[in-house]
Amino acid sequence: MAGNRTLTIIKPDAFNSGKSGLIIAHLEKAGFKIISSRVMRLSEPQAQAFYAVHRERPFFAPLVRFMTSGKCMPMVLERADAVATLRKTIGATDPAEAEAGTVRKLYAESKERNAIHASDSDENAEREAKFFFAEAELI
Ligand code: 3AN
Repeated sequence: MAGNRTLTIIKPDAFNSGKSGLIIAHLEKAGFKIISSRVMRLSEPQAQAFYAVHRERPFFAPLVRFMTSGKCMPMVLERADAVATLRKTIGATDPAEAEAGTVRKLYAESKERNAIHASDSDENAEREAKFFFAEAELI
């Protein structure tokens, strides 16, 4: 992905409460272009596989429960320095600690229900993009 793409997910809390339009507008204003997008409900095995790195953490089961609780919206986004810029744009994991004006400060309910996911490295961005989208959808 050469550093210019990342993967985001508008999570079930934000999607269900009708925040997806506001969040997409926020991301577009931050200079991101949507390369691919879909609306889907993750199955339990899909959510477990996506968050496999957190398998041993105490919050794993509630995280999987939350991520499968409703529809979500994965998207591949593009702009220069995509991974770092998106992480800055969405803010800290816990909205109470997120900077003013970030997506999580504006739209997240809690550390558990925190509105949006963003890949944390170029390597994970590529892996996560392929998790949700076929090769032809990533051109
Ligand atoms: P981020 O999404 O900010 O990269 P990660 O990758 O450390 O955070 O965690 C993945 C997801 O797991 C978070 N988005 C959040 O929903 C949940 N999570 C992370 N840490 C905690 C925690 N200490 N308690 C509850 N949920 C957590």
